[in-house]
Formats: sequence, C-alpha cells, structure tokens
Amino acid sequence: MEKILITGAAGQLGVELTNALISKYGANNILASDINAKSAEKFQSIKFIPLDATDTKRIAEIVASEHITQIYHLAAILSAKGEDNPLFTWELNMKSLLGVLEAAKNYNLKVFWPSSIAVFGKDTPRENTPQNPPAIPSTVYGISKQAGEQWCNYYAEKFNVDIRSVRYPGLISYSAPPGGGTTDYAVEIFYEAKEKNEYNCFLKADTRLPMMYMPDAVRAAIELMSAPASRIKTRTSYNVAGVSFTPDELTKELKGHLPEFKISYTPDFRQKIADSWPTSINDQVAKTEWEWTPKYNLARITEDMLKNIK
Ligand code: AKB
Repeated sequence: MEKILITGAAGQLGVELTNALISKYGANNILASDINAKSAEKFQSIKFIPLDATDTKRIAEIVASEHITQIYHLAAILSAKGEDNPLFTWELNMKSLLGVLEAAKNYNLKVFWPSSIAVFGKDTPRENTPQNPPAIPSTVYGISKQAGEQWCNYYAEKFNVDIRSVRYPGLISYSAPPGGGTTDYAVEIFYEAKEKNEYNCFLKADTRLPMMYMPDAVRAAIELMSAPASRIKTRTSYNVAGVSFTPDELTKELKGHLPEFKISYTPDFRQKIADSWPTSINDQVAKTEWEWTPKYNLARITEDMLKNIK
C-alpha cells in the first residue's frame, strides 16, 4: 500500500493533484503539506502538516514517522516571482529538492518532481523544441529546474532512486491561482473576462507559448508515476506538450463566448522571459516511453474554464 506525501500541496498544481491522488489511493494514504499553515482548510478529508520544504530534517522525520513511500515534491518559486529574489529562489528550489532526494535514497521512496519549459532558453530551437537541446535558461527558476534535472538523473543513476519528472508548460486551471509565473496571463484573462469583460495583458499579442490544461497536467503526473519502471528511460525530465497559443488567439476564442470582451497590452519584464522560451514542444519521447497524449485543445480549455470559474 502506498503512502504519499505532497509538498506545496496548496499551490495551483498541488490542490488538484492532491485531490486526484485521494481518489486513486484513498484519503488515509495521502498527506498534504504546505508552508502556509492556513491552507489546512483546503484539505478537510486528509491529514495536513505545515512544512517548510527547505527543512530537510523535518522531511526525513515525516517520511519515517508516517511510513511514506512516495513524495510529490511541488514546492517551488516560479519564474517571474523568482526574479525578485534570485538567491532565495535558488535556496528554496534546490535545498528542498536535495532534501527530498536524500530522503528518497535513505527510505527507498518513489518521487515525482515537476520541471518546466523554463529550463530552455538561449540556443534552444523555439519551435517544436526537442527533448535534449542546448539551453541557457533566462531565469533563476529555469536554472534551478535545469540543475534539479541533473540532480534527479544523478540520484537515479548513482543510488537507483525512482525519480520521475515532466517539464510542464504554463498550467491553466480554476481551483487555485498560479503563483508568480510568466504564463499566468492565461489564467488571469479568464477571471477578468468574466468579471469585467476586459483584460490588460503583460505579454504582447503574438507571444506564442506552450500551455496545458490542469486535467492533462494531473494525468501526466499520475500516468508517469504509474508506468512500469522499465519503460522510464529518461531520469532528467520529459518534454510534455499540451497546446500552444498566443494572447491574441486566446482572445478570439474568448470572444466566441463573450463578444464584448476587450484586451489591451502592456508588456512588462515577463515579455523577455517569454521570448526566451519555446513556442511549441516536441514530446515524442514521452509519447513513445509511457504513451503520453494530451486531451485538451484551446476550444475545450476555454469552454471549461468559463463554465467553472465562479
Ligand atoms: C512559469 O511561468 O514560471 C511556470 C512555468 C512555465 O514553469 N508556469
């Protein structure tokens, strides 16, 4: 029987992944943790532990006392927010990952850890970005994810740790807000469209970025973790594609539902980050090794977001 610890459980991905894991493994087998103690109220049916993920000793204590067999390590600072305090972002993203990898080595845990398209950057082909291109990341978040991928591969090769990872594109969802990413416009726009019928976008109209709807993102994590170990040949992180679009294309889709919707553009520092990232992702390796297939296109995402946003 699996017993699963989730770090950063109150974040955009955490809330939905935790619910999916409760459905798959049962509430008694899922332990949510987050630095924000108040987020306990989001997890009524399961045990919640306040946890600063950089406290590596505490991670090991929880693993031992709760008989944890898997960790979904989601706690991280994202691309845009990370630029406010690069050293703290590095400290949090790396120290927490190394603590989880050490616990995995010592207690024989299986680990899921999300990487990101932020690992790509200068020298990376932006269109149909392959699995292992040259890449010089433009943000400290991207540097931490790129280094993190190498650490994951190292622990897998050297200590046989069963670590699995995907490089998420921008995630779109309605259950919990995103926390300081460059792709956040693709969530904010839905809320503002519903509330005010207008949105001022911080990226230019023609900025094409890879995105993914949350049900696909959750399924990617669970399918990857459920795949037989013999099929998982990539221990850095897998490219996974969902859908690629620009703010202008999303606006046209939104106008099909809200004809009066208006968008304006005031690009800020996030434009430069977005311009360093891929416009589309080649996920052939994930397709071949564990049969990854996304299900949501832009039309379905738009319809479902508008239906579900309160
Ligand atoms: C961000 O924009 O920082 C994240 C990501 C692509 O990893 N959504």
